[in-house]
Amino acid sequence: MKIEQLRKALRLYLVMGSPNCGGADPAAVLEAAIAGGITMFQFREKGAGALQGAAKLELGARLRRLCAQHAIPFIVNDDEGLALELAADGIHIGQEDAPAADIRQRLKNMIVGVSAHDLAEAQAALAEGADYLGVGPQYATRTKPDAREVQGPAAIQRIRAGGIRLPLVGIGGIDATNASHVIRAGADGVAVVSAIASAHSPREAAAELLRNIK
Ligand code: TZP
Ligand code: MG
Repeated sequence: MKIEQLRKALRLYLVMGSPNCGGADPAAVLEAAIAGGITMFQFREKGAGALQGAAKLELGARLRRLCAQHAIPFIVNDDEGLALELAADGIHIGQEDAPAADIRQRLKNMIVGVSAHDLAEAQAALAEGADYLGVGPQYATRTKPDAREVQGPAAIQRIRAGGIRLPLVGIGGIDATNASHVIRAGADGVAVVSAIASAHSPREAAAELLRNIK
């Protein structure tokens, strides 16, 4: 995927797994979110009650198929083996995961996303071959208990001011009320979990987010 295409795909990036869907069928949530206009998807099966093994693979395969049907890039969080098994379009890794350079080397044709919290981490990710950055948490979040300190959109401004032009999304506590601040700080898009996955209507939540970042 070309860099400008990736920038566009990152516009409204849904990140979720079954623990984020409040008991609803994740495939139904994803389908509704796609109807509402999400532009990229990350399968992140983490937290209390997360599926493992065959069940995780089976859910991943369902979500992967849905994305393929709708031409939505499908990214897997962390799990290199699963990304390969599902023929994912990419993988997203954090600072605590395998080094980005190794992943880049092994998964040559995949999109590699890296979580970065400051300019130094963004520069390192760029040097290691990352295709895009996730920067957060922008705002307080209950979705990731081990998230670092809230950064605010200023963290994105600092990364951009430091000369990093990589495609970049903000993540953490983003919803329709604050998404525009993240974009104005220099992000190409927003990554959200609960604002869509836990919404009464994931379709309407996605559409409303999109209206606020256009
Ligand atoms: N990484 C940093 S914050 C976060 C992740 C995965 C969770 C974001 O979830 P929400 O519900 O959009 O705040
Ligand atoms: Mg991780």
